[in-house]
Amino acid sequence: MATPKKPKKPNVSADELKGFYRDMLLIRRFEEKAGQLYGMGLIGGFCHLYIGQEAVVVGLESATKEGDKRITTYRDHGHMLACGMDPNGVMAELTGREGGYSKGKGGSMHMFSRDKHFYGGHGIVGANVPLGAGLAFADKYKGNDNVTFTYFGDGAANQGQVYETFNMAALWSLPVIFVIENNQYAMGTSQKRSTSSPDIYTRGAAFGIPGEAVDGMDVLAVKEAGEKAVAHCRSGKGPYILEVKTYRYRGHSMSDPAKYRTRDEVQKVRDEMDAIEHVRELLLQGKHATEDDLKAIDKEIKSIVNESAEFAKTSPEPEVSELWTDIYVEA
Ligand SMILES: Cc1ncc(C[n+]2csc(CCOP(=O)(O)OP(=O)(O)O)c2C)c(N)n1
Ligand SMILES: [Mg+2]
Repeated sequence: MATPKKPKKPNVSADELKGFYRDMLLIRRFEEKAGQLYGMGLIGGFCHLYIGQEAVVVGLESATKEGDKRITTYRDHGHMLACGMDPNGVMAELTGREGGYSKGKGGSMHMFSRDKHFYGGHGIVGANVPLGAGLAFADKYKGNDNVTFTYFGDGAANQGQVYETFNMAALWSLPVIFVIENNQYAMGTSQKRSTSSPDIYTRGAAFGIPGEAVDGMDVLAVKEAGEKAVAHCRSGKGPYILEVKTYRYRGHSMSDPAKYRTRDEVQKVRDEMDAIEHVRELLLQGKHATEDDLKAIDKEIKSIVNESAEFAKTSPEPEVSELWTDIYVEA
């Protein structure tokens, strides 16, 4: 994993740093709880956890403004929480209940929020990338300065439609930030075994799209790169690529036998590079927070997550008649 030097001093206020800690912790604890509910048989179907990658979405969300859009893959719960969607609605969707964002009919990979400009949740690898460019096209057409964050993985970066999209996005100068969440694996296949170049962002050069690699275990580095990318897109200069080097701690999905990497490899990243621990250290060392302050945040997060699980267990299952609703949107 490429790890540019971590900034020694935070380039944000103490409150923002605490906010990052809180937001990343919310995602981690939420995902741990989702893993538990899955184990208890309360969540069915696919479920892909985001644990380890929290700094990517939290750092980038800090560079957004109202009106900006986001679209991602099936590894999507972190993106929903980071853009302000309600944990109760997300967890209840995972358990297939009426109180879920898709009224329990979408599940983990199919949730949306118009209110938060979150456009899913997509199960087909690579297919959300042209959709992201389409969202950016709409904003350009309307003449506003919104930017669309289009997230996809290192594996998806080898799909043909990604390059068709790069071409159009560059040709039409679309305000889209392509965020490659390079967590080093596509299911059980390591990047080394599947991808011709060690850095993926350089592929944008063929289309004249600038980009850079970012340390995705450092939320401050992600924020800084995000701001640069946003400034580029908002000023009408067209697309930008951020390849964020990160790592997923859990299996690809809940049914991953994890035979393609050693436990030591995962443990080493957890011990030496964890993004939440990094911010925790910055907060304590810089005396921006005390152990008690952090305990209070932990407690608050625990109660939000427990409440979401309770809601997700007690919300009723959708009525059978719901099978026939929400199929078409009334225009
Ligand atoms: C078109 C298509 N091919 C194959 C799959 C099966 N599949 C699901 S996830 C995945 C790996 C994608 O890896 P990556 O893009 O690195 O994302 P990550 O899971 O690491 O977040 C594959 C091959 C799929 N869903 N869609
Ligand atoms: Mg991957």
